[in-house]
Amino acid sequence: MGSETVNVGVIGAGAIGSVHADNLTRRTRGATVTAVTDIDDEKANAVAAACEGARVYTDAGDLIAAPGVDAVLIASTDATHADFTISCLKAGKPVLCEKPLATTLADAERVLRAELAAGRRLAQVGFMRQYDQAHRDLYNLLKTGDIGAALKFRSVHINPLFSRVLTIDSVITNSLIHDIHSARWIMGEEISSAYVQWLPVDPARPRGARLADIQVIFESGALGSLEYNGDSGYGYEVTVEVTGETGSVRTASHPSPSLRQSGTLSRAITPNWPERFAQAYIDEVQDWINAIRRNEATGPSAWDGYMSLVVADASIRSAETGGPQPISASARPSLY
Ligand code: ISE
Repeated sequence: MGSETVNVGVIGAGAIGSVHADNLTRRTRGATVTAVTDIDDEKANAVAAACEGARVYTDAGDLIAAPGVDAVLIASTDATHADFTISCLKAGKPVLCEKPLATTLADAERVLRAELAAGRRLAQVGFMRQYDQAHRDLYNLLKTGDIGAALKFRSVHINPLFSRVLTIDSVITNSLIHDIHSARWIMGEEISSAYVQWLPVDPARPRGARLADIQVIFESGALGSLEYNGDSGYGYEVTVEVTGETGSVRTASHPSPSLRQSGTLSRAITPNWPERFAQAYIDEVQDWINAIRRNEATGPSAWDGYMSLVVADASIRSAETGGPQPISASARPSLY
């Protein structure tokens, strides 16, 4: 690609797609959004209008094939991610696919096979917590060895109520997929078993999940607890804590000032993920564009996307059976 500007096509003009398009247009050096598509024409036109010179495509395949598109950002509905990513790989175009890479393990395997067939890394997966400063500080402190070997990983992922109640399967593949990736990335090892316990939102909606916990065991024997709340009632929080042999490390809370007044100590809590991870999304696409301009691939890979689905698949089976599920990780291909 070299040092010229990267022309990006955005598939999906919803909440996260519009964040990425805005970041690529206003906060990213070396990139411009030249194409936008969405099944909702109104959303596509609105995002394109905010990205000067961007053209609206009615078909994602045409956007991917367009000569004026050098790279593609996929922010469409989760079930479309695998096929759109495969189309980009076949077209030889770098692609940043929002998490999850796929909604089933079989689809994730298809993507992995397509990239291995391409013979080079072209895909990055949108696990943006890897670009969050609080997570990076924890990761770097853990790597110093100051607390010895990591014995337990704990993540707490707290959402305000979405517009729609997620089923337990979607909680795992859409939300807890972040925490699965964080666990693998921060602990630096694979997960060998998963055990899910969860609570429905109400008995009348048996698959709608309000609370869910994935208890995992890592290949080293270290423990893990990935905890999710889909209706906090107060805001959005994500924390990680790792317990080691001689201490523990925890992500810093979001840098909002604390207020002492009338006998009370309080601080603001971010309302939702766009605010909590605003800088991480900016750094994620800047890193992606920088790598493209160096003709390299960086960040979370299709292998990370695949392995997160391996754990998610076992977790869904655990949620169905009510018992722990063993996980046998396949060998990491040399491409990764
Ligand atoms: C959403 O898609 C995100 O990516 C957020 O980061 C996550 O907290 C939320 O649970 C997901 O639904």
